[in-house]
Amino acid sequence: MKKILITRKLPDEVVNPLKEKFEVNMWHSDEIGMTYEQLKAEAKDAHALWTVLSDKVDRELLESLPNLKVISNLAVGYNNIDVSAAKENGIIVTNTPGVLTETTADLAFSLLLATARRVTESERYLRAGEWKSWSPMQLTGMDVFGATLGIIGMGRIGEAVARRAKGFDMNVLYHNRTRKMESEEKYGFTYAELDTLLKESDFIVLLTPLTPETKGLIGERELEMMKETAAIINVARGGVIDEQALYEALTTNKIWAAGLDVFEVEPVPLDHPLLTLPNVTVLPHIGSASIRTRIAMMQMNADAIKAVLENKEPENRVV
Ligand code: 8YV
Repeated sequence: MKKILITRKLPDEVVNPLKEKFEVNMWHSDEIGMTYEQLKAEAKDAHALWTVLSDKVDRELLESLPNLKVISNLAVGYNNIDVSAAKENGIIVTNTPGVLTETTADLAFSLLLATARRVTESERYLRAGEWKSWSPMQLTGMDVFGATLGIIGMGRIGEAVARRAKGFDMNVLYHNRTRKMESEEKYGFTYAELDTLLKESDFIVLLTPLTPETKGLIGERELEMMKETAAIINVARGGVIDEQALYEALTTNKIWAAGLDVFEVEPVPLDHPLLTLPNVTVLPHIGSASIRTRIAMMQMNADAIKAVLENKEPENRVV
């Protein structure tokens, strides 16, 4: 029987059908994930690996797994996997695009609204018993309606965010490697060079994958170009922003606020300087975390693993 290693605890409804045909070894805990060493040891004779973003799948690991045919990652991103090493070793890699687009766009927009209107800060204020009287400028934020939104990385999720922004009467600029002419016409988005977008936007949403080109894309120079009243929202990958530069920009009032669903190191350490700032709204990487979406993502992984182990072509192959 071919062997599948699942590195996180997943619902029975998606895993049980696989058990009819394959030997499934699933991690047991919801509280703690598998370490790299545990992954390496458990994966030794696996034919398939079902991974998540926090699993580092590097060359060393891949080259220690002689049976491995497929890695299916529970995410649209796959920056945790050394895809060149996978390719060289004839290992297929699949991901979960499409099904998470709208859910992740909802979360991006929630974070934008929460950051603009200081939602989590206001809740903390109320719960801490600080709401003693009403004062006119207390907890005032920034208007979202009518503001200019700049989207960096106009893929599927970027477009879904931009469509939502239109419902808020926002003016939408975007920057992307390639122009999206059809969508520009259909939805009225405007292409802008990066620097123009940085200078003109009131809210900037980051939606680029993490690649060597986008690592540290938003650093001191870029933050300096933003409006003092602007907020930056990151739902992409922590590494796209230089966190140290972001901290400096927020503490010296170069920009007004940040909303972060992602961090360079996840889970973010509690003593991270950005967590000390009231004008930073933080979430624990929940972009795609709706029940329906997560199940749909898992179903895609299960289908891809089954296809490869039955010598068929899987869908959503990235390598
Ligand atoms: C992850 C994400 O799926 O898909 C991605 O690339 O960042 C999220 O949707 C989620 O964080 C689980 O790893």
